[in-house]
Amino acid sequence: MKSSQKDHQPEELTTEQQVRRRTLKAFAWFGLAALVPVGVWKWITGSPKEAGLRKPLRRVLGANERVFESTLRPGSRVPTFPKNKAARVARVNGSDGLRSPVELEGYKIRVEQPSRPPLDVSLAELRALPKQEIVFDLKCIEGWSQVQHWGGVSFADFVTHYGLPTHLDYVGMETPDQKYYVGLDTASALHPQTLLAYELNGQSLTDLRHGAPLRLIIPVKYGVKNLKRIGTIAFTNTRPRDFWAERGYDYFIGL
Ligand SMILES: Nc1nc2c(c(=O)[nH]1)N[C@H]1C(S)=C(S)[C@@H](COP(=O)(O)O)O[C@H]1N2
Ligand SMILES: [Mo]
Repeated sequence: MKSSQKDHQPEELTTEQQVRRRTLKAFAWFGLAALVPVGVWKWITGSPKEAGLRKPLRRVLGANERVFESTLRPGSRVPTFPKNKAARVARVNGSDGLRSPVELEGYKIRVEQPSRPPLDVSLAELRALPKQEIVFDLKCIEGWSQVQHWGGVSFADFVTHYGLPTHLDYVGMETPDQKYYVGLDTASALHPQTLLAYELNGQSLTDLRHGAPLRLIIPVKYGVKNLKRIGTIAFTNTRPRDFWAERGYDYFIGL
């Protein structure tokens, strides 16, 4: 009886022993805590890819995008410059979707929208619409910018003329060979400074490297969205694929 009573008595530890126990405990917690970031890392790297990014990272980027999507205030314009400020020779950058052969004679773009047959529009028809010119600073995500002078039909005028839908969320554009493609929020596409451009520096756009015969000029976006050599334009409610978003860049990539 006496001995069992003794068994239940709390053991007496020396101060030294207590310190050692607490140190061990602290190390055990430290070790466990260190496993958390390892687990998070494995969770991220093991998760499926979504538009070129691991899903959790794409979700964070998506949340950021939603903040910036709405920064385009109605009535806002990017700065413009007098024509003599434009580069005499525009810089060339990017040739994705431009390496396939192209027939400039009788060039037409294809316009697609839900539950309507596709529409083929010739350059002559686009040239017959009112011409707009813009001198603006084209900004490339690679870290350079250049003041350039472009002319063409405003995308909003084109949409009005052909009665194309403005209530859908997106406009997707692709090169004829479908090797370069961009997705645009409709508000940015309809921005008054967005052009379907067929002139560079007051001359007919003939340089294939700049997107002849027709390219997009969308000054509210970085260079990547200014698709050269437009083949198709599609109005849609599902987010169009985007060449650089698939490679991890921001989908909206506005200024
Ligand atoms: N088809 C196509 N369009 C494109 C690209 C491309 O690689 N292919 N590059 C983009 C990029 S990154 C920039 S900065 C601009 C450059 O246009 P520029 O060569 O006429 O100056 O075109 C954009 N449009
Ligand atoms: Mo660019």
